Amino acid sequence: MSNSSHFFYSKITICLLVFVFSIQSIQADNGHGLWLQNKSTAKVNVVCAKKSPTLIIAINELKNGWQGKEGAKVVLTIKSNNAIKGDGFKLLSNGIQANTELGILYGTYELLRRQTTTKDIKEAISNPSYQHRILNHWDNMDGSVERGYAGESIFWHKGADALVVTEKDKTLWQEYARANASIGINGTVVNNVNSNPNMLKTETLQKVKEIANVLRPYGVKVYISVKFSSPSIIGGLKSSDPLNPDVIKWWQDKAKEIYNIIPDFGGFLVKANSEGQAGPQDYGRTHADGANLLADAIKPFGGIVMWRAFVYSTSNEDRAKQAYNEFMPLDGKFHDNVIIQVKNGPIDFQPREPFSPLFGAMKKTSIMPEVQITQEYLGHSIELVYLSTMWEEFLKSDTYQEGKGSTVARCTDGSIFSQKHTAIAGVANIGLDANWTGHLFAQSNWYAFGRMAWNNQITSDRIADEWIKLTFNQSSTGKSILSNDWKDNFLKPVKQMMMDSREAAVNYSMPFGLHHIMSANEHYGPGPWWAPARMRKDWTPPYFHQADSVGVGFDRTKSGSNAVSQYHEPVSSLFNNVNTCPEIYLLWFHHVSWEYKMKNGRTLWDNLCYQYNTGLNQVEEFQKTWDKLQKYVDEESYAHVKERLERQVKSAQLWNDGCILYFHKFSKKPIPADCKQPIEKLDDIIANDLKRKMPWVRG
Ligand code: GCV
Repeated sequence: MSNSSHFFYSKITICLLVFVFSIQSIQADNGHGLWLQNKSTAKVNVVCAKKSPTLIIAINELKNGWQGKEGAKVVLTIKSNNAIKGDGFKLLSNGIQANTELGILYGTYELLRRQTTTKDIKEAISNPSYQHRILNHWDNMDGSVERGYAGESIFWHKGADALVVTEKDKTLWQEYARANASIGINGTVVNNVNSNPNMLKTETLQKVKEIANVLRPYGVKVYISVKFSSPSIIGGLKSSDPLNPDVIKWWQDKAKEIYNIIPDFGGFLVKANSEGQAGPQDYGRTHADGANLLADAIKPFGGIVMWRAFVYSTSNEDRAKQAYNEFMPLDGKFHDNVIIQVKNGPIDFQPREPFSPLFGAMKKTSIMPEVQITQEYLGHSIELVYLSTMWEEFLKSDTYQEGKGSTVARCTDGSIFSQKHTAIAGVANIGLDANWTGHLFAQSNWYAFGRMAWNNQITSDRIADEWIKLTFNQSSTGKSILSNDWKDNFLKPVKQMMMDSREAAVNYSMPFGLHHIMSANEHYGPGPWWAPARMRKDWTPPYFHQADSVGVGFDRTKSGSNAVSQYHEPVSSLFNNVNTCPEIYLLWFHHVSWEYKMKNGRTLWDNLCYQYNTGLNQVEEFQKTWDKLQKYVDEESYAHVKERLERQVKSAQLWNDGCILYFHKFSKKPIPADCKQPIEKLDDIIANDLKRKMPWVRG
């Protein structure tokens, strides 16, 4: 090669490198770096007696993200300490101590997080609230994601490539594992609860093994959702009856095969006899028979079964009561490696639900909460809704099951009941979008889930504070996050917007507990009118809102469906009495007259109108807030959030107009004069309802 051509190639190489680096910095701006963009500002000397893949990650994280004193020495010590539980850790003045390697890794992330966010690095022990902290992906094997608003699956490809694993996949899974480990998430269910039986085929398990191999050093175990009827569908058996010896053997063999392929496999998640999924009841058996069958098969290998309590049938029974009715009689009948996974509320991830009465009521069974990170009923990844405040409200709800202070958190984390396993699950909002979650601010919900799963007493305020500092600290504007200007004019308003955002969504989409009235069109926008003749009633909004000329709301009092009786006293009486029922749940539990005088002296009708308006006004305020923040964020993030807030205002306006005009047909009362009057006509809104293109659909 001549000198000149050598020079030419070097130039190309340099250009390529510049190109690659510039792509990386564009990526950082498009949100791919999540809350993990910290770059070290000083050298650190990390001392660790042992080496392992997990410890090497910890050491490298410290070296790459160190923000402390130049040349500091950090000692990583694995030494048993009774005060440290499971994969917990102790931050020391000169290092991290833990019982396990993962404890060291979690301590590493905590130390780095504190360096950026609080600078307050005291000696402290941090133990996880739950043993299993799990993301549930509703990802299908064809690459689509049920209720996913951030692109296709990060695990499964389309069509013939479904099981292919590329280097690009592995890089992405590694980034995913790192993000999870940084917030303490230690498990992932890689496929939809509406499961494909092919998940249990050997070739699919081989792919799951590849995923597990990448996630393992970060402490993230892999689980799969299984179809209960797999023995008959892919095993060639005549039945999937849980008491049939051939079926029992089939699951035992399958478990052996799985653990041969993936020795540290986490276990199964099961949706059975729910929304058309097969289950033990198809054979006259109970949920306990079904769950125990699978639990026994994986018990020798240390696996767990997460059996979902999200069940309801086409009976006349109030849908909100059905899970409790089916599961309470089975308390104590589940084997000890079964955990019943219960959605936070008794219906289905609505913007606000009272807690499910199963929490604290099933005293002899391990129970785990399931929350939804993906925003199915909260505006998809189009709307800025910080969900942490909703989960905090839920975890702090007092069930009174074992006296005052029996919060959902304490009823599920082993503080009150000696559960063999404790766990919490969140339905993931992650997809192939460059920024992972569709909306930049939806990253905060992934972050918040992990932080709350680790510490179920942490406040949403603190999580928001951390997330903002970690996410925006590498802003291309170069503004120091320590400056008063940044704190007063960026951190404060952004945090306020996040903290208010869930209540705003409740105001414009389900004021006073008026639930499940969303559009049938992908559950986005209003649809209180939707009731096709042959549709099962409990899938239609009128079943839930019960609006008539007298009033609105679902009567779940003792003289109604009596759902209140499923709660422990004094909660039961509190909800039952219209005068003591918290107004946030008023129409969840009561059918209330349009003229009913609420605590502020106004009628229910007037309050409803004002509440829809308030939600709309709040989102308009968010827009104004964001408009003032341009100088603090990179261009791409600024434009991205601005554009989504514009859509959110339109959505809030549609909720406002659609609901006020629709309920007006029943109340026949004037819309208060000082209320914003609807812009659109009800007939047009209804006519366009099912035609509206979903905002997250690309192209
Ligand atoms: C995965 C709701 C959702 C479904 C979901 C189901 C569940 O009904 O709309 O998409 O199915 O909950 O949690 O199983």
